Amino acid sequence: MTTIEIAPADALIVIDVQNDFCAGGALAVPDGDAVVPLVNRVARHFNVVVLTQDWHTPGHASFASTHGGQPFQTIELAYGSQVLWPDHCVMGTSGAALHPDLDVPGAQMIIRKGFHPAVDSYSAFVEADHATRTGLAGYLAERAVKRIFIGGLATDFCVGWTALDGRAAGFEVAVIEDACRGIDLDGSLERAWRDMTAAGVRRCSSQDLVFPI
Ligand code: VGL
Ligand code: ZN
Repeated sequence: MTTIEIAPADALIVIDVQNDFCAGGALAVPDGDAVVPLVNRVARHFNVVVLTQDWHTPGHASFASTHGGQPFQTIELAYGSQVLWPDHCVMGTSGAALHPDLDVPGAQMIIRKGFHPAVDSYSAFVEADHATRTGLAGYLAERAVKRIFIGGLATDFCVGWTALDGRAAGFEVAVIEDACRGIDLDGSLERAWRDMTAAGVRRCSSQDLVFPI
């Protein structure tokens, strides 16, 4: 078994553990709730903890209903192809709230993303236009973070894009596989792991993590 010793310059990024991505939600990820106890257990050992929330306007460009389309279709928008989703994580609604059992009182920062009406943002670093930055890389740099660990939802969308952009921003990146769940749309889960591996993202288990403090 590999072990990874967690150090003060490591950050945990908890992606989109929100009601709409969990059981009974508008875009429920299969077994999504299962990540909650794992995230709760590991989070208390990290010096830097960031949560994210998918946070869309009503009538957002990523919603099928906005285009009169069907959920899970792909269309072309100004910035490239976009999967259309059921309406989800509308800002301020209970669906956009963090899962009630998420117990991460030590989290220091919440990044909200996807709030521009015409642009989606799977990534916690850069919006889907590949240009607009959320500020997360600057925050982590100011906190002297070198390495990020990622858990949450969904492996093949917001976790995967965040991991790739974390690498592009110069961080070492590890995805805690058992602390994530995927949507798996037309092979997207396998593709996400292939892309992450190619970019040098480490794939680990929560069991690998060793906490000196
Ligand atoms: C997500 C689809 C649409 C995610 C967010 O959190 O992975 N997926 N919006
Ligand atoms: Zn979304």
